Amino acid sequence: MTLTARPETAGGGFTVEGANFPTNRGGLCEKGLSSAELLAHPDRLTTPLVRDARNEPFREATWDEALDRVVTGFTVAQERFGADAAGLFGGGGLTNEKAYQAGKFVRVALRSASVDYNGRFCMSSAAAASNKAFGIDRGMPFPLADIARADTVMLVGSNPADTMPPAMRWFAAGRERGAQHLVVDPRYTATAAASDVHLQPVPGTDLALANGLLHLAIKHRLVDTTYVADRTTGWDAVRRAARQYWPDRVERITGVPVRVMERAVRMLAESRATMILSARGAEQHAKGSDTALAWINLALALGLPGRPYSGWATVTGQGNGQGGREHGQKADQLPGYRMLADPEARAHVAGVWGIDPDELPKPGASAYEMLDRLGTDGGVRALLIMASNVAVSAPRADHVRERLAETDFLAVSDLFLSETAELADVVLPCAQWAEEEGTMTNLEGRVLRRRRAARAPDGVRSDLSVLADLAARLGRGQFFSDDPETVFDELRRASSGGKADYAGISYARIEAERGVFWPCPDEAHAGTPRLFRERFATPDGRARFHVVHHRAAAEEPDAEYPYRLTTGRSRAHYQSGTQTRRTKALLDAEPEPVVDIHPDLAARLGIADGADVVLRSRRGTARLRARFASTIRPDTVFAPFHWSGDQTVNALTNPALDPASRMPEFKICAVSVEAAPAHHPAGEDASP
Ligand SMILES: Nc1nc2c(c(=O)[nH]1)N[C@H]1C(S)=C(S)[C@@H](COP(=O)(O)OP(=O)(O)OC[C@H]3O[C@@H](n4cnc5c(=O)[nH]c(N)nc54)[C@H](O)[C@@H]3O)O[C@H]1N2
Ligand SMILES: Nc1nc2c(c(=O)[nH]1)N[C@H]1C(S)=C(S)[C@@H](COP(=O)(O)OP(=O)(O)OC[C@H]3O[C@@H](n4cnc5c(=O)[nH]c(N)nc54)[C@H](O)[C@@H]3O)O[C@H]1N2
Ligand SMILES: [Mo]
Repeated sequence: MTLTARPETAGGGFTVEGANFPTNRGGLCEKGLSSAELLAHPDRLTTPLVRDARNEPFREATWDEALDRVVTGFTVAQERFGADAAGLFGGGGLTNEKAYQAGKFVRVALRSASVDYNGRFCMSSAAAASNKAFGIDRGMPFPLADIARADTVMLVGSNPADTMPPAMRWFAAGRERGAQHLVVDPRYTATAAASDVHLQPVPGTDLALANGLLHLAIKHRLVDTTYVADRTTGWDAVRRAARQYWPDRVERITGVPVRVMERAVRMLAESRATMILSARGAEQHAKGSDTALAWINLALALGLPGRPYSGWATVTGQGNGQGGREHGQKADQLPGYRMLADPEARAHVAGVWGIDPDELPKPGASAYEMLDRLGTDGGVRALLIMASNVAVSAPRADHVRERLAETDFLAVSDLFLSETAELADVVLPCAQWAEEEGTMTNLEGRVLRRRRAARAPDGVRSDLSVLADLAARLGRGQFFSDDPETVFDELRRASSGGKADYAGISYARIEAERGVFWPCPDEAHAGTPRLFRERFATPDGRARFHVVHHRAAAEEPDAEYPYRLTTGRSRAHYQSGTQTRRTKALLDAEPEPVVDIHPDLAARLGIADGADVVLRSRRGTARLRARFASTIRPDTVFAPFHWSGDQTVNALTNPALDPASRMPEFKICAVSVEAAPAHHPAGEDASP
C-alpha cells in the first residue's frame, strides 16, 4: 500500500491507498484503508509505563528505567530458576528482521530455550504437513495470481471473501473465465455463496472427507498413476488405508451427502488445472496437521502439485505470517527454516552469530505450553511479549490470564495498552508498520520491503532497537544491531543453504524487482515464484504420501455441552481487536460480537434473534448477542474471537494440541447455549 499525506483526513494527515502491485492489483480491504487512523490514534502509547506492584496503577517512566527493569526481571528469574526461566513470545506480524532478532535475542542474549510466537496458533499445522509431504513450507508454492488461471479451485476451511478481500479479484477473474469453485465450510459463507458447490461438513471431519474423496478417486480410476509413480513415495499404504473410507461411512461421519462427494471428486479430477487451498478452518484442530496431510494425499493422487496452475496450498494469515515462521522465533527452529536439533544447522548459525554451537539451547516449549506453565516449576518466570495479545487470542483465555498474573515479571511491547499489556509490570511503546523500515514475506513467499512512510510519535521505539538495547544491557550488545538492513544482511547469511534461503535477496533487489521469491540462494539467482516443477524439496526429490486416519475431536458434544462451537473471523475486525476495536468505521460496521445460531436451534432453546445468550464450555463462559443464520449447521454455532471482557470467545476454546504442530483446537469445542439472564445494575437484587 501507499501512504499519502492528505491533511483533511483523520489519521494524522495520512490516507492509505492500495498501490498497484501485482499481488493485490491496487486492492485493499477496509481494514487496510482505515489503518492510517491508527497511526495517530489518541490511545497510542508514547511513553514506557511501569509499576512496582500489579495492583498499582501504571506510571510513566523513561526508557532507561523501563529497560533496566526488564533486564532485572530477566536476570533475577534466571538466577533463581535457570536460563530457561526468561523468555519471549513473538508475533507473525513482526518484520523478518524483528522475528530474526527476537529468536537470536533469546538464544544469544538470554541463552534461553524459551521462545515461541502466535504463528503457532495460525500456520503451524499446515507448516508441519508441508514439511512432511514436500520437504518445505512455503504457504503458496505459486503466485497468488495463478488462482485466476486454475479451472477448479477447492477452498477447505477458508473464507477469503471476509478474511482476504483483496485476493477475491483473482477468484473472480477465474470464475469469469469459467472456472468452478468448491467450498468446504460448516457455514454457508460469503465465499461459499460465490462458489458452485458447497460441502457443509460437521466441524472437525475434513480428514474423513478428504479420505472419502480419495476413496472415490481410486474407485472411479481418477488417480494419476504416472505422476504417482514418477513423483511420489508411500502410495500403496495410503491406497490401502483409503479402503476404510467408503462413501456411506464418510457421509455418516461428515454429513456431506455421497452425491455431493461424487460430484466434487469429478470436478477436482476432470479439470485441466486444479487447486486445493486450505486455511484455518481445516487446520486449527488437534488433528490439524494430519488433516492437511489428507488433503495433500488427495492432491498428490490427482497429480496436482508442480503442475501449472495446480497444487495444494495454504492461505497464510498475518501480515508476515510466512516470514514470521522462517527466521527462528519458533521454539524448535533456527533462521532459514533450519532445525535447532540438527547439529549441522546449529554449527552453521552459531558460525554466523559468532558463538560456540554448544552455547545454543535445545528446543523449548510451544506457544500454548509456554503460557500454560508460566510461573510454575520448570516454566517461564519472566516473559517479554512482543506483538501478540494472548489474553484475548490464546485458547482457554481465562487460564492464560491467570498464568500471566502468576509470572514473576511480565513486559509487553505494543502500540496500545492491549488486554495483555494491562497485566504487565512494564509496557514498552513500539513503532508500527508505517513508521519503520523492514521486510515482510507475503503468502506467496515473495519478500517485500516495507518502507518507512510516517514519522513515529515521539517517545516510541522500534522493537529492533529495543532488543539490541536489552542485549547490550545484558552484556551481549556486540552480537546485535538496531539497523534493519544490517540485520537483514545477517539474516541472509544465517539462512544461506537453509530451506528458506534468502542469501541472494538484498534490499536493493527487492526494490528494483518489486519483491523476490525465496528460495534465492545467490545474487545471480532469479528467485523461485513456482516450486515443485521438477522436484520436491525432499532428499530424493519425491513428495511423500502419509497414512492418516479420522478421529473424533478432542471434545465432542455430550448431554451437558450439547453443541459444537467453532470460531473464526468477521470481516470488519482483525485478530484480538486491539487495532480494529479502536477504528471508528469498523466499530460502526460491527460494534459487538454476535454468535451465529440456526433458527431451528434457537427456536428449540427459546432464543430470539438479537437476544443475549450465554455460551458455556468446560473452561469458561462468554456472553454474546444471537444472530439467526440459516446458513450454519443446526448442530453448530459460530462466533468471532475479536472481543474481550465477558465477550472473550477464547474463554470457551479447548487447548487440546496437535501432537506434531502443537496447534490448539480453536475450531471445535463443546458448549451449552442458553438465553442470558437480563443484566441488572450493580448492587440490585437479581432474584424475583
Ligand atoms: N477480517 C479479518 N481478516 C483476517 C483476519 C482477521 O482477524 N479479520 N486474520 C488474518 C489471519 S491471522 C488469518 S490466520 C486468516 C484466517 O483466514 P480464514 O482461515 O479464512 O478464517 P477463519 O474465519 O479463521 O476460518 C475460515 C472458515 O473456517 C470455517 N470452519 C470452522 N470450523 C471448520 C471445520 O472444522 N472445517 C472446515 N472445513 N471449516 C471450518 C469457518 O466457518 C470459517 O468460515 O485471516 C486473516 N485475515
Ligand atoms: N478462538 C480463536 N482464537 C484464535 C484464532 C481463531 O481462529 N479462533 N486464530 C488464531 C490466529 S490464526 C492468530 S494469527 C492469533 C492472532 O492473535 P494475536 O496474536 O493476539 O494477534 P493480534 O491481535 O494481531 O495482536 C497483535 C498485537 O500486537 C500489536 N502490534 C502490532 N504491530 C506490532 C509491532 O510491530 N510490534 C509490537 N510489539 N506490537 C505490535 C497489536 O497492537 C496487538 O495488540 O489468534 C489466534 N486465536
Ligand atoms: Mo492467523
